[in-house]
Amino acid sequence: MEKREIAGLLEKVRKENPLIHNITNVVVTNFTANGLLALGASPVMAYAQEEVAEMAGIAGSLVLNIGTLLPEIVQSMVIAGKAANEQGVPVIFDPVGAGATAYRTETARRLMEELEIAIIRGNAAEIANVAGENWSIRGVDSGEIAGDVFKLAVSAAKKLETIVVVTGKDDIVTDGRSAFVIHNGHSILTRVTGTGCLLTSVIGAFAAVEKDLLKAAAAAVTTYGVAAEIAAEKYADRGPGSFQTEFLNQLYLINEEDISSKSKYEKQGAD
Ligand code: ATP
Ligand code: TZP
Ligand code: MG
Ligand code: MG
Repeated sequence: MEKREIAGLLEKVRKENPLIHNITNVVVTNFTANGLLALGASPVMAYAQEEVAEMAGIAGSLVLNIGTLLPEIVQSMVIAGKAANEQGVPVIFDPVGAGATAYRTETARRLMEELEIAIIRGNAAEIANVAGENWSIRGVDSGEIAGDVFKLAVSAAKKLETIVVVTGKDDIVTDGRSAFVIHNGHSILTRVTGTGCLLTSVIGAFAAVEKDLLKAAAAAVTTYGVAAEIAAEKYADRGPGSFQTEFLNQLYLINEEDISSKSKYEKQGAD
């Protein structure tokens, strides 16, 4: 993937302004909507079982996030996911906190089974737990990394038969056959809640405008990391509050020149 292709997909998001249907958690709802708007996509949050099939069916992508899951919302996710699958709308999944409690782990695995998930994004422990491995996680933060993240991403993609995005200091995006390793971002992202969740929705925005979903996911992760780096250069010293505001600004301002000068990634075979 050329750097100008990443910028081209960002331009497409801004031009097409895709509708992104999010069924997400109560912590990150506002940040996610503002981040998608800043980038150039059009967010909607809709949860009622009476309307989710209709909304998912007209969206450019559906993003499911189990951060503050409740049985009724999980049922809405299944209804929305099935409607999206029927209409060919890509479903992007963030298994927040999978592995922290049995309910989260079981729900994440159930959604993977009942729905065709196009892309799953999480920290290493979440992806490991969805894929049947038992990496430790406390709450929603991954903490210490317990193993080889590249191998984990590839084996999870093969096992779950989907595109896997594992984020952390480096990000891995793989379909189990080839992989992008992306080195952008900044550690201050871990001090602002919802930066993983917003990334999952940003992947949804890119997946809405590009059929090659491996490329879409890699472009989204790279764009996001570069925007964070620029914001951190200006405001990381001031702390997470100033960074968060500037990060929204940079999702709005980031351009081809920024991507060309700052993006750092390589493509590798996955074997
Ligand atoms: P966690 O709850 O474990 O923080 P998360 O779901 O919030 O997980 P992250 O893995 O933190 O998601 O990823 C969110 C963004 O932060 C990604 O763009 C990722 O590249 C970036 N990121 C996370 N940790 C670092 C780090 N140490 N250095 C640079 N970028 C990072
Ligand atoms: N608790 C439940 S969901 C959530 C918290 C703190 C937000 C997690 O956001 P992220 O993007 O995984 O940091
Ligand atoms: Mg986080
Ligand atoms: Mg998360």
